[in-house]
Amino acid sequence: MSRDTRLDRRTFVKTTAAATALSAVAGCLGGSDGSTDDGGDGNGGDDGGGDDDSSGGDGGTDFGSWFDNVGNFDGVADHTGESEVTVTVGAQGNGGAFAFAPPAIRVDSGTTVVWEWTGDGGTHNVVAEDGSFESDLVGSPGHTFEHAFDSAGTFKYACSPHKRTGMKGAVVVE
Ligand SMILES: [Cu+2]
Repeated sequence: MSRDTRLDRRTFVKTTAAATALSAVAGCLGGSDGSTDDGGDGNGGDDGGGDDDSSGGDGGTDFGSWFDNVGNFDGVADHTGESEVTVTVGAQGNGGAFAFAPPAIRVDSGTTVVWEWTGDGGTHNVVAEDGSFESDLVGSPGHTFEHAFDSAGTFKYACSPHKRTGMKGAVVVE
């Protein structure tokens, strides 16, 4: 009896959380993106997330569930006022060198973001969710890829081979 009750409650909580996350994503994307189904579930159960501060509001930027499985996400790093910002590709995180660092940055429009490969963690790439930029798949240290962000918006990107592992990032352009 009590066992069934526990099960029911757990199922209920999970379902509610998923529904909330889904509606947040839908509200954020406005239904423009039908190509990804990264609901954050079903990825092998390796959900090591030690810190749980991903829900803290930071300036009102709503990433939906994008950063839910990104182990090194710790809010948005403010890089406004800089004409060029570097993001490390293959930084430590997500169970290996499978992270962008910092994963989320805020920049002014007109800023060029330069991604620089450490050479660790195998081959990585930088692929925009909306298709606006995409690098080659590279494993060499020192390799760089850059993109100029000329219009305001939130641009999510990921490394294709490690997206499910949590190698994801975002550039918030003001
Ligand atoms: Cu990668």
